[in-house]
This record gives sequence, structure tokens and C-alpha cells, in this order.
Amino acid sequence: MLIRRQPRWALPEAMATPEAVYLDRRRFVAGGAAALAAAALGGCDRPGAQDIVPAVPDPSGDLYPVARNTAYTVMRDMTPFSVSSRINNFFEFGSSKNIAHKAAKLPVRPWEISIGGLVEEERTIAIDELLAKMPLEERVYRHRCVETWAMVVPWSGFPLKALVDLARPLGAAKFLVMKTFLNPELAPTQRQDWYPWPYTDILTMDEATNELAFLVTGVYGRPAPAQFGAPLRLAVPWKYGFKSIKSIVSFAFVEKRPDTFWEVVDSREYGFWANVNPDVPHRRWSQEMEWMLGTRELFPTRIYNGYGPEVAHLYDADDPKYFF
Ligand SMILES: Nc1nc2c(c(=O)[nH]1)N[C@H]1C(S)=C(S)[C@@H](COP(=O)(O)O)O[C@H]1N2
Ligand SMILES: [Mo]
Repeated sequence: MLIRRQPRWALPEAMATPEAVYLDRRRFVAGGAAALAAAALGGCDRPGAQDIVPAVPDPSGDLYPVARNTAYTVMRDMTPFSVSSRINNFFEFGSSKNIAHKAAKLPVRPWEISIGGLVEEERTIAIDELLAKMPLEERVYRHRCVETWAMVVPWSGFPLKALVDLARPLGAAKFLVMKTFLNPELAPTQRQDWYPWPYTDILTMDEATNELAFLVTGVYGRPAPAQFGAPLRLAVPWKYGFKSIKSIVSFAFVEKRPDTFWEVVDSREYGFWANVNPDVPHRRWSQEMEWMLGTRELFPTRIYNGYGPEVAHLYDADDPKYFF
């Protein structure tokens, strides 16, 4: 094995402890060491995620591939499917990144999505009905996890704004609260009831209607496999990855927001805004650099993950609160 000397910020994944492993370590000091060792082994020699058989067939295959919106491309190589489909964060299925085979047990049909709170009319809509209504396109986005790894993925889906327009929120709505499914029988970590399940994340209305906020239904020109957060997952590429909530079952418009999942778990580590910023370190590591999943190539982290032109106007860059 080639061992290179690396500067302090070049954190291998084992040092930038995945938040989930870290949490487990704090709670089960003994068991955590094994989890950490497993995380250190990385995800490279695992069976191919393409060999995994999903729990139920996904009937939306004919919709893909969809046309790429060339306004959203990046100056970096795409992360291969074989990498991004095998190394995932989906805490519901465990604290390691090798959860693709467990996530495959999630039946992504039937899948109902509720839209409620401060809207003209509350409603429930099935995913395939929603897919038929929404303007599907492909966008290549950068993704930056708070743990310092990054990837480039061709997502298919539609702007979150299209769903907001469908929902017709009332003027009083200030935030959009999104929740992941809750099914402890399928998702083993959801049996650990000291966590504030279901996973919840929240955007302001300005963020939710920003052109970049994207609801993902497919990846690499096909329906998204479960580990990516099928059948409906958020991508907000200017924020740390934990904001991009997976397998969403509800959208609620509210005036006063509750806390997010990660704020409840540890508000000193994972804030509400979570906008990417190289100059604001995480409590346990620097955010100056990022490394690409697969190649481990290092790049300097960019403010708003490089998406400043689209989102900088939403925040006051001099106010540190927005970068946590
Ligand atoms: N419901 C849910 N959504 C989630 C997570 C999770 O554990 N549960 N992990 C988040 C984190 S930390 C990241 S980095 C991304 C990972 O997405 P990927 O597995 O497609 O790379 O999903 C985010 N969305
Ligand atoms: Mo993450």
C-alpha cells in the first residue's frame, strides 16, 4: 500500500469521522471502535450495488433519461455510479457507508407524499402522479458532505419550486419542513428511539424557491436506487450534504420552524444553515479542503460549494450564523 504524507487538512474518511459513527461512538464506547474500524476500511472492495435487487420494481424507468439542463454543469469529473452507489450516508440503515444492500429493502412503491401546513389545500399525491406533473430534467451538481468528501452526480428530477407552486403556500409560510419515511421495521437505526426520527430538514421559503433547490427522482439517467434516497430526495448543493434529505414523505409549510434532525442530535456540530464555507471549521476538523469520492483528489473547498452566483444574495456573508 502506498502511504503518502499528507498535510493536516487532508483528512482521510476515517479521521473525518462520519457523524453517525461519531454519535454511536459517544453512546457505545466499545462497539463504536469496531464501527470506526469498519469506516476506515472504506467502500472500495464491496459487491457492486448494481447487483442489488430492489424490494419492489420501480415503474418509472421509461421516464429516463431526461434532457440535461446545461445551465447546471461543473468543471470536474463525474463520480462514477460504481462509487456513488456504494458509499452512502443513509443513517436510517446504519452508521456505516456500506448500506446500499440494506436500503434496497425499502419499498419505494406505493409511495405517498403529503403536502400540508400553510397551504391553500392540503393534499396527498402518489409519487408517479407527481412525476407525471413535474418538469423533469437532468442537472450535474457538486455534493459536499460536512465530513469533507465530495462527489459530482448527474441527478434527474425537478426544481423544488415546481412543488412549491403546486402546493400554493399561504403568505404566512416562512419555512418548508421535509420529513423522511418512518418505518423502524425496515430501517434498523429507527429502532434506536433516542434519535429524533423521522429525519427532518427545513429550508426557508427563499431557499426552497431558489433555482438550485432540486428534488431528485433519478440518477445517471435512470430511477434512483434506494440508497440515493428514492423515490424523492432533495439536492441543495450549496449546503453541506446532511441538508439534502432522502426518501421524503411529507412537505409542510410553517410560520415557525421546529428543529431539524441534526439540530436535535447535536446542535453544536450541525447547524440549521449549514452553508459550505472553507473558513468556518467544523468543531472537529477543518473545512479548508475536500476530497473526491473514488479518486481521493483534493480540492480547496469553495464558499457555497461554488454556487455563490445563485445563492449568495440569500445571506449576509459577514454574519457567521449562516455558515453553521
Ligand atoms: N433521510 C436521510 N437523508 C440523508 C441522510 C440520512 O442519513 N438520512 N444523510 C445525509 C448526508 S450526511 C449526506 S452526505 C447525503 C448522502 O447522499 P448519498 O448517499 O447519495 O451520497 O444524504 C443526506 N441525506
Ligand atoms: Mo454528509
